[in-house]
Amino acid sequence: MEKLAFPAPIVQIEDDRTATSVEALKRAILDNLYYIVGTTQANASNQEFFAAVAYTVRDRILARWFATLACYKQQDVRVVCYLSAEFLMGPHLANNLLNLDLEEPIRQAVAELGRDLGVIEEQESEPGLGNGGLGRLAACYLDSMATLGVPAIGYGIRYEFGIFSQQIRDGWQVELTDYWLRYGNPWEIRHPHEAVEVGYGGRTEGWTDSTGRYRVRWVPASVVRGVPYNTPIVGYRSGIANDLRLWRSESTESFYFDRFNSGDYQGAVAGKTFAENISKVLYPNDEEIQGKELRLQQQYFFTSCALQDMIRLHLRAGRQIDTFHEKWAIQLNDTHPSIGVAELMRLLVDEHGLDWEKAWEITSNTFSYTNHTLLPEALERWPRPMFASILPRHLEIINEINARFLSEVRKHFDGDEARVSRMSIIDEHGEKFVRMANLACVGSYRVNGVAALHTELLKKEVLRDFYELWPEKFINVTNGVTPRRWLAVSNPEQSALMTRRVGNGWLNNLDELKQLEGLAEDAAFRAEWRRVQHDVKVRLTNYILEATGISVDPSSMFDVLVKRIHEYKRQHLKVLHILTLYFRLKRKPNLEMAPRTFLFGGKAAPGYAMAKLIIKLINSVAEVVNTDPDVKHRLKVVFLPDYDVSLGQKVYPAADLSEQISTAGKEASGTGNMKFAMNGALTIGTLDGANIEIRDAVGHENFFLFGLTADQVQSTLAQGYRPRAIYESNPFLREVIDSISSGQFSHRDQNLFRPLLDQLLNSDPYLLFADYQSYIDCQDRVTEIYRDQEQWSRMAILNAARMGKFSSDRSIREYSENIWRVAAITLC
Ligand code: 475
Repeated sequence: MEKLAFPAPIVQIEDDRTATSVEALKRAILDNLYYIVGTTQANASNQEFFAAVAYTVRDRILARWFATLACYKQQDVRVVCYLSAEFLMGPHLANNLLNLDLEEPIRQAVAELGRDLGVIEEQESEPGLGNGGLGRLAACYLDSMATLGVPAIGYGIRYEFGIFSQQIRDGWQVELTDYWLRYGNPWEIRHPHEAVEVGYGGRTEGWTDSTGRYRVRWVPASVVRGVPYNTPIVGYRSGIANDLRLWRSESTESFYFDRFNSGDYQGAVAGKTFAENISKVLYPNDEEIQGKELRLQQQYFFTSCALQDMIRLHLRAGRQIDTFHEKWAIQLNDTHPSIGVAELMRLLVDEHGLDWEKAWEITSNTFSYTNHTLLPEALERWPRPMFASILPRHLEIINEINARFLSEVRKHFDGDEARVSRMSIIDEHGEKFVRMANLACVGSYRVNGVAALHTELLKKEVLRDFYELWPEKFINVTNGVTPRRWLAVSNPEQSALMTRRVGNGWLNNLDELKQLEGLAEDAAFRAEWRRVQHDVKVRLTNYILEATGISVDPSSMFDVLVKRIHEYKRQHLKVLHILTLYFRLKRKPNLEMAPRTFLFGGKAAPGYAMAKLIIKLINSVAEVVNTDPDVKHRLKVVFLPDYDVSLGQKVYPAADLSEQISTAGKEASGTGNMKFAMNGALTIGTLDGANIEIRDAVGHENFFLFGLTADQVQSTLAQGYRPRAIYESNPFLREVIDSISSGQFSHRDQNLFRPLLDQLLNSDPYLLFADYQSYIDCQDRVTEIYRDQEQWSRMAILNAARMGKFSSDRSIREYSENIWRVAAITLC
């Protein structure tokens, strides 16, 4: 019998956790594989190997992390706390390797250990702790804050289940739970000794303190424990690592022990379940609020954890509570954490014994609020009875804030009771509601929109009353995205090409790509640009084949629409365009037409029937178009399932045409639009959100504009818009609509798409028909220009060269200067 060979233990030498030579990294990976992951080189799956590599990278972050904290402490800096119910981080490994400048040595170490870094990177399951734009923006901002040296902590929820993963079955979306922690999470560190307690329900009672002052305290009915999990966020070659602190809810044994002891086992377990449910799952609704209790419990949970944590850090640094606002700037990422305004008041007044005026001075100099959406259905409001039963003390505090606030309103606008009732934090009409946007505006010293148009519309419409009372509070900060993840990590080929020509300074100063402008006129450079673009498209082509079984032509135009599925984002307008082309080809099979591949991706909220029907429509059209011999090779339609950050990283670089076709006035900013253009895609878009600013930056001649303006949208609707009249007068539109209703794309089922068609014909609230012809004409210009590949490349290069403004570094500088009043530091 063969002798059993035991794998030899590895002897750790001193620098194995910090050194970055290839030899040291190899030792470190094997060491982590053996002692942390608990397997051997020979037996390790790629998944286990990924974990060992991740631990090896994390080890090299820790010293920076502690140095950063020490430095912040020593310099007694003001810290930004970014409160967000969502952080859509995407996979960490590749990004950390770039930011730490470890990519090459790790690639080599991994190769010498017999694995491929690309394959290892693919093992990482991304933490899908967000729905879309808002959560991803928070992630880009963390990257920029660490890069710029802005002292910052991201606070949120460590959901056990993130955004569902999407499968397509028979053309329909099917949701599967996302247990992203299945294989553990090597990036996070649990810090149970920094746990805090969070109460719910119960009642309030008055008492008199030793100075004879009347005080109120909250006696919650249940208490849960919040335990922080920290993930270090490293800046791009800044040596800085900030902290993302996500809270997990657990039960406080002591609390439920009474019930257990008294024999109420059921009750004890129910309490445990209540506690554990709070951080269980991310709500998958983007831009729509359902007023669910658990959602309010989640919001209060992480907000209270965050505020208690800040106060602990503040006091631990030897400071007095009354200087809190000098040291902390809290950014509310939409209204989801806006209960923080009442919670900070409660902590200061009830727990720390400050008087109301002092507490309000602190609170109202601490918070600022970013609004992310103009959709009325996304403005959060909670039924007052529900609010009272979950947060009775907070409702009292809100009533007091409101009473004082409304008397200020009355002073300014004497006799204008209609205004008073619009501005009240409590909606007193009929069933009563707590309006969170009003609370956020009252409690914040700055309120910002996320693109110039959006901020103007906030001032003019959604938050007009607040703007009229406090014009100085309102400010615009146009969104940005990080060029590290969205260009360098996602598109290494194009990045290398750019770096060869202009150096790598663009990675933290995106304006440097301006130097590429001159190269747009250089035929050799354009040829190189196209070669690179083709390689990138081949990569996506392979992925598409693997993921969907559909083979697409990498030399066709990649025309891409990826984002959450929403009626206002108008994925169905894109379908109308595809069908218009389809019928042209059916009529004239020999029509000359540059082949196009239409790529869609995005999730629909599980309860949003119309959005799900749009997915079904896309897949139904794909089924017919992709198999019709008349159009073969000229039109291909693909719905990429399970669009997430990782898939975005594959898609943006490969796009030729970026579809940004929302109804003007509806998309607050958009950020995908920026990722596409940075990667050299040309945009076809409406004058909406940040499209307007992108068009100004890249040059109007390098942008395909169509559609009504926000003003025209309003007046069209006001004048009694009749979509059916447009349908009746436009034969091409009629052909498309009739074909869908005839059942041509639904196996003769004439009812399947009826809800969608009825809505378009009868009300069309997002004005697809009004914009239809303009969109088609504009797409024809796109086709025309695409035939001239030299011209297309010129425009693409100019787009990539002129996107400097849309780096999240610029956004963060603006927040730092105009809102947070924090200074970036360099390491001491
Ligand atoms: C805008 N999400 C984009 C992006 O600013 C903008 C709302 C409620 C509950 C859960 N999620 C949400 C949003 O409102 C959202 O993602 N908004 C988006 O924010 C960043 O670029 O135009 O639609």
